[in-house]
Amino acid sequence: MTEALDKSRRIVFTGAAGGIGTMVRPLLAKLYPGLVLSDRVKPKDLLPSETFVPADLTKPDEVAALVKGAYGLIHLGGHSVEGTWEQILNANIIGCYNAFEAARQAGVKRIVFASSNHAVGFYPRRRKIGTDVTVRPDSRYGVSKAFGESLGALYSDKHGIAVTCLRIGNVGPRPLDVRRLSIWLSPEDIVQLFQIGLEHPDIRFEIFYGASDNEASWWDNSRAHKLGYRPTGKAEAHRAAAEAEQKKVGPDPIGDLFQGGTFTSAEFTNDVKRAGP
Ligand code: 15L
Repeated sequence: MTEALDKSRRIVFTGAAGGIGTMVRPLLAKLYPGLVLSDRVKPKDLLPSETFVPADLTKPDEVAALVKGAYGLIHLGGHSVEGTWEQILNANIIGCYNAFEAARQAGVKRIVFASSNHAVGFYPRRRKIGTDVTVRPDSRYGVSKAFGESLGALYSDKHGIAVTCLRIGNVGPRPLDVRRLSIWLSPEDIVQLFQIGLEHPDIRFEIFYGASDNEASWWDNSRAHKLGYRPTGKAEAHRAAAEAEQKKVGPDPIGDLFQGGTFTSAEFTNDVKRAGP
């Protein structure tokens, strides 16, 4: 599945203090001794064995210093939910551009970009989609993820960087509710996707869905499987707990129709029959 990457090479991980970063740090540390963690603030539980370099993604100089000498970049940094235009513009549009551009200037060979299911959140739940569908963002946040995917395609085609975009569902120890039974991604499985992005010899530009082996999935992730992805998480094993949690939340007449859930119903002013393809 993989080419022989010298594992001691510098691999930069942005967003290390965030939710996903916190879950995957111990797993990645075992795989990549050259891992350099970054965020605006140091994670509270940073170990002496971990390397941390602070960087504000809106500051090109700081991002350039961070990626200097790096082989790979795993870019999770940014605003991880819906936000104001200013928040999304700074953290996810300008920040993402700064990360890709600094990586290009530094000669980084591979980028794994944390896209999101919210880039395609207005697809109805009754539809199974592949990675070749037109984007249907469900929020300003989703638009910023579609922007990151476009940037990835540009930097791959124009500059030859091997870019992998992960349309991440929801990462956690278990699916939180009924919607997450379709989109859950275990920490171990996201690390497997990072490994493919960093190491598979055939990567040029790829979009994978960041999902475990979920029976209720809405996504065709065959390209990831072709490149060796073998997810071990199974959302169905947690169905009873997820359904119990769902009962506490109650229905969302709009969000329940679409893959993006509450991201679609927030600020919604359309006629529901006109939304989604
Ligand atoms: C995301 O993209 C968010 O980062 C995360 O916080 C969740 O909201 C997730 O999507 C989801 O759709 O559950």
